[in-house]
Amino acid sequence: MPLVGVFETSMGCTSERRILLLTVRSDEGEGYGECTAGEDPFYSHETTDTAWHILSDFILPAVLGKTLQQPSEVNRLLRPIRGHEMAKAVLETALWDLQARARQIPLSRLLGGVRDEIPCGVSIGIQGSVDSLLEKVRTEVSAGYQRVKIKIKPGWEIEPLAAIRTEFPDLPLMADANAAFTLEDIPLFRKLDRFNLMMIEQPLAHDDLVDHAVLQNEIDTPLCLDEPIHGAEDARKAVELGSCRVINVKLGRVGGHEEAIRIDRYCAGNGVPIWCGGMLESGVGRAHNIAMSTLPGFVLPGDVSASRRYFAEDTIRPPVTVTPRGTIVVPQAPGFGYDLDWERIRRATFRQAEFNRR
Ligand code: OSB
Ligand code: MG
Repeated sequence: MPLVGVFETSMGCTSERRILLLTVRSDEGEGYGECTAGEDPFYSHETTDTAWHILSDFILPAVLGKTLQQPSEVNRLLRPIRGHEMAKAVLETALWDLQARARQIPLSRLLGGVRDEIPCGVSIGIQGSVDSLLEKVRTEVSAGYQRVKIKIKPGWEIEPLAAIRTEFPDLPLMADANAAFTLEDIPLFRKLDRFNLMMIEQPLAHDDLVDHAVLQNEIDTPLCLDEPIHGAEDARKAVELGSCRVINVKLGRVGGHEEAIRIDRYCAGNGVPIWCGGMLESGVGRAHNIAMSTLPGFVLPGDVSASRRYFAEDTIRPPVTVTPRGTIVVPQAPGFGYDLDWERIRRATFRQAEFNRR
């Protein structure tokens, strides 16, 4: 699916998405999941194609024909498979959707959500010039979004942040580096303290907790971790080490809703605010993100925004829209609450497989 514009980060550019969707069928009905892995192993080692491989050769054979009372029971069957959280999350989230649809209740309620409206922010990619960045920020602020995150990389940090701060002194603002810096950049991060950012996301290595704790000690701005948090145990270790004061939770990266609920519980109990990250998902993944964002600890605006910021035609109907207050109203229809646009999905499909119990 083509994106409406190029999305540039310190990891590179994305202009097209190749997305794996899963339909699960049981005696009780259907549920749907979306794999959040990227096309290339740049954000994570997982890709659309490694997820296809792990799902078809390991995950689906382990669960086909099994009886599950609860979606979370699938995690026991998947435990022997190390890593590959995004591949596991496709199935796990689809099973939650299936159960919510079967019980005729919203997925948000089945998960234990407490909000009927979620606060929304935007993630703005690296731009060709400060002027075009400012233009993008103006558009999103006028649309009502409650906070702006910009992507940064070495050479694209102080100037864009200073320009935004001059025009928008009070805007809730943050920056995401996707692991593009090292501890040698401590002087730079000290300078960023003056911009009064809500947080700086993932400045250092994708798998690091230790150096982030060193950096957090040297600056006032809270750090937020994204890439290294694959579950509640990672969240606990990061918080205990002082590696961050905020956590970005992504459903795919943590392996699904059950693990997101565990992180929510740990962070709420330890005073650590969390928010829902995004992976340029189409509507199916976006709808799961909305449901997760209703959990009690998700108090900060997430990277869950309107479908039209990414896709001219989404995989769900209606597309996700954002209110002038910068919120998404949580759908109350069964499951994740949107219909799949099968005609749109069929047009984008170039590979399809069906797996049945033996
Ligand atoms: O680091 O949060 C990230 C997109 C792809 C990979 C990593 C990230 C992102 C985003 C986009 O920031 C968030 C969105 O989907 O709007
Ligand atoms: Mg990030």
